[in-house]
Amino acid sequence: ATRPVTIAITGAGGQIGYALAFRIAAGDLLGPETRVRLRLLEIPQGVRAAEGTALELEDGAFPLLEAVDVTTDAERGFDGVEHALLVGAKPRGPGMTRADLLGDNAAIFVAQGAALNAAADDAVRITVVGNPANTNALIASAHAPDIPASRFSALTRLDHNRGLAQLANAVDARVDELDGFAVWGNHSASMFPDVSRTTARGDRVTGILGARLGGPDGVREWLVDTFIPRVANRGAEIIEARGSSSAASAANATIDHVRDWSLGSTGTTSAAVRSDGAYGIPAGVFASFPVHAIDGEWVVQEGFEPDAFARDRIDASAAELVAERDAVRALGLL
Ligand code: NAX
Repeated sequence: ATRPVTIAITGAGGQIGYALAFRIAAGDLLGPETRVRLRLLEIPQGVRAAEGTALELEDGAFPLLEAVDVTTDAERGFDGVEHALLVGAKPRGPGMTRADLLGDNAAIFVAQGAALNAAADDAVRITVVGNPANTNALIASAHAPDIPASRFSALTRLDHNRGLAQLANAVDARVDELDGFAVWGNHSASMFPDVSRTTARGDRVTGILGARLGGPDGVREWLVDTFIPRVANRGAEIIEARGSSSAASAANATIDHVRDWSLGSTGTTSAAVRSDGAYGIPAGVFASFPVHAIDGEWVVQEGFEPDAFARDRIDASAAELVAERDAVRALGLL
């Protein structure tokens, strides 16, 4: 057997952490050959829940699970980790503004960036799930000067998977028959799910949809009135149905993201990575792009040609990311 890999989950006492830990213990992240050690990082209010999760993990008798440690100490939690899944964040409470939320979370990710810088393995890959995920990744990366910014990415795979599933339904295909779909921008209602390059069994979905919906105008109407809002509002739809926010699907998307990052992706997917200015998205912010993963690196896919419709939406989402960055800067945290 290969050597074990140490993985930290922050917010491990929360609902996404609960779903995530069992998938990882079962081998869904790094495959059936790789033993794992889990570090469950929490704040004092969440530590009992994380301890409960650790007890249940033990009761899973997972052959691949070598160790589970629960801690409130970030440097201990991140010591020697090759993957850090930053899920823990402060949710928006009653009366809190978006700026309050940004400030409280910025403080968390300043501290966690520094702790990762001090303690993580040289090969660490850091996936930010906790919201505002893109800007939290920017903050953590800025406070981890010894870790290349390319080792940080934020989760937009849930938006991606939501879009993929809706699109597969719309063209009567299986999700694995689609390629070239991507989500751009911020993980927020402004994200832009882009079907312009998507194919189903090799045929452009815009063509398939156009044949059913009366040509390009019909497709545009469906995108604006049905598809984009359905993806953007899916989180609210889940809360309405389930009585709490998406958890297992968020954990599943996190698994997909990290597994692809580590082991390579098949075809195009979406992840928020530090922009180098590609596609006109201001350099430095963490934005979702069409990507694939090769040799443990996210590579922004070339060859997309956003039209005016796409451009407006990508620019609007990028502007939101710039505004979040500027707000954090104004707090002196960047
Ligand atoms: P929960 O409130 O169930 O769990 C969050 C946990 O994080 C709590 O147990 C809390 O004690 C802990 N925590 C808070 N601050 C911490 C810190 N500094 N260090 C360690 N732990 C800390 O939320 P859950 O539903 O699990 O969602 C977690 C985060 O994921 C939220 O910010 C949520 O908005 C975000 N999401 C992001 C998604 C994405 O696609 N990027 C999708 C799903 C989800 O909404």
